[in-house]
Amino acid sequence: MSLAVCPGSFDPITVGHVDVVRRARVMFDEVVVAVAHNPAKKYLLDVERRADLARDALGGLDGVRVDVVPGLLATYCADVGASAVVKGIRGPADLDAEQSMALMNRHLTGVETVFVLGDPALAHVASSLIKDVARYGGDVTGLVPPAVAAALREAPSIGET
Ligand code: COD
Repeated sequence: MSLAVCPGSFDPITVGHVDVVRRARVMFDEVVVAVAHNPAKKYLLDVERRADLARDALGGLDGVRVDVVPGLLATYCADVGASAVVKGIRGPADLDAEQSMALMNRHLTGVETVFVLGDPALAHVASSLIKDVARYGGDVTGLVPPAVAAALREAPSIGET
């Protein structure tokens, strides 16, 4: 039984993330979507809300579950017996940022990272841009799952995240 971990901030989960999870599920028997903490980011949604929205978006996918990872991703991967981390790449900027994380995770516990090229049609889909569009009342339909669009509308204030 092969298991992959798809980690991210998911603040909020987007159709780009969902596409990467689907691709990971084609390659692995089981996929855990790991809602983790990136200290470089200030979050709009707390971790449980991010996880709940991910569960709502991915609930229909067989072999996919969502978990919260409070600590090191590499340790989590070792604990659950993950074969690999799977990350999506939109372009050179993503690869630049992801390379050092992949090497660090391998250094820590030996876990490998598999990169999948995202759908070019979704290359502009980024959580940060979506929050920016929503902040100014723009339409995010089709960029995020419906429950996320509703959550963004209801968010009391969308700060600088
Ligand atoms: N198409 C394809 N891929 C996409 C798209 C899209 N439209 N949108 C996002 N992605 C990919 C990103 O490139 C990334 O690979 C992944 O989805 C998640 O993106 P985000 O923005 O939700 O999440 P990040 O980048 O903030 O996640 C960073 C982590 C939280 C995974 C990282 O900080 C981490 O591992 N934290 C845990 C603590 C730890 O272990 N730290 C040491 C790390 S070496």
